[in-house]
Amino acid sequence: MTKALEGVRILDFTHVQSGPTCTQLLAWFGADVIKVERPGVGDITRTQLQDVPDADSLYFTMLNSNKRSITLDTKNRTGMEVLEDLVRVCDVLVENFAPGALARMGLTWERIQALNPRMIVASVKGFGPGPYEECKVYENVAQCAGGAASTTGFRDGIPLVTGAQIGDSGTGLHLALGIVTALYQRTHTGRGQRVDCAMQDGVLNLCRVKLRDQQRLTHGPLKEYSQYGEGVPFGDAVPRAGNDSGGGQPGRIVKCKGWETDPNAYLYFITQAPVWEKICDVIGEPEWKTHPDFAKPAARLPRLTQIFERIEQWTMTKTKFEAMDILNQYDIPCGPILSMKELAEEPSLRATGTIVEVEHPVRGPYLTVGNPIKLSDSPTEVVRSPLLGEHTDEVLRRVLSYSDERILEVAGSGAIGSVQKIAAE
Ligand code: CAO
Repeated sequence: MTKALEGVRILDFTHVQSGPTCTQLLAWFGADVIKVERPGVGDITRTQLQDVPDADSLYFTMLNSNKRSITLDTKNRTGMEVLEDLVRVCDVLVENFAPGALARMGLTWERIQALNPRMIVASVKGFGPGPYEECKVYENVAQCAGGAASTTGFRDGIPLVTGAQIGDSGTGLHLALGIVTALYQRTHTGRGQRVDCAMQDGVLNLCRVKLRDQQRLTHGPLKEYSQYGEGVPFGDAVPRAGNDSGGGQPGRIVKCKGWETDPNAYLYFITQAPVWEKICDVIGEPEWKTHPDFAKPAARLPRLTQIFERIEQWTMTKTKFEAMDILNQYDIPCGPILSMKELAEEPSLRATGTIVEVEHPVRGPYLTVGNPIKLSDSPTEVVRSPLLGEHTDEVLRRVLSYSDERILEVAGSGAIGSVQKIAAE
């Protein structure tokens, strides 16, 4: 079976998380992703948070599946020649270096265009043009600068970052969409183009509902926020809303049986208006169905704390899974707080390939998150991440059609470091 992006060749100049997330997705869809790494060093994440001595870290292996790795010193003259040859034969160059690094290497947009006018050049930077465009940016910086931190956490606490990597992986996702869109446009125009994603923009895009609330605030208090019911006045910026639901249907996290010892014995519970009567029956407050203080959504808003305390009295008598089973019988929206341990062990996620066990020649088996996007005609098979420089020889020979003589010349120049040859498994 062919893959959706078969025939697309990616020159992957990415490192750490945001760029690798993007190119891993493209590789899962069948693109040939050639990751260029510095000889002897490679992507810095290979050795970051290492859990098995001398083995590529999970940080690296979980973000670089299905890619080939070549080592190339782009600051070496011959290395640069090889890089330019790769630009000639690839469709997309993806990079997330600090601002200006690609141009300092000699790969300006003009130079790339001259080498290959069909080349799409996709970049992640921390910020777009503006006062911060020269800054280096990591995940939490983006979460803070993109509006996530100021709107996450509790009103009376400091801003919080979220565990979801919305700055890095989120921007990588945005970039992947930009790349396939540019590839599609190229089928009509024959031309490449630049695809730029700033992490601040990516985070702000994911915080869209908070900018919605910022504007609503000019017309009065945000009545679905708990602080409205608590009588706490709003300031001039969207406040942190704890676990309040971002939609018009109030929701909160409530304790379940075992919460005293299990940090994840909790359930998200949404008091969705169409199922309010069923909620009243389930929690044992049938009179709330008709009581003027509770019957209508607007009447409930100032009483949300009272309502959720009553709901919690009920959920504390059930485990999160028991509560989930009961509530779903009545179409009451809710979600158990699942730990990473529970997710790793969840059979249905293994069955769909969302959690995959991969074999690695150095570190042994490890778990990774597979492709969350399922294409019926292009199924994903997760292949372990490459060892540093594992495919250098193969790429020089088969992709660039270099002769033995040229390969010896390149090797002799020091541009590729010591090439590792690993028999294909
Ligand atoms: N051969 C030779 N040199 C290489 C090379 C290679 N194969 N690959 C990279 N380099 C060089 C670059 O040319 C650059 O050199 P100069 O600074 O002399 O031009 C140098 O390595 C360092 O690149 P960098 O500045 O990107 O790396 P850094 O560790 O200093 O910064 C980061 C890291 C992530 C802060 C920065 O790359 C960045 O801001 N990227 C954009 C935003 C981003 O993606 N952030 C998220 C990262 S995930 O949390």
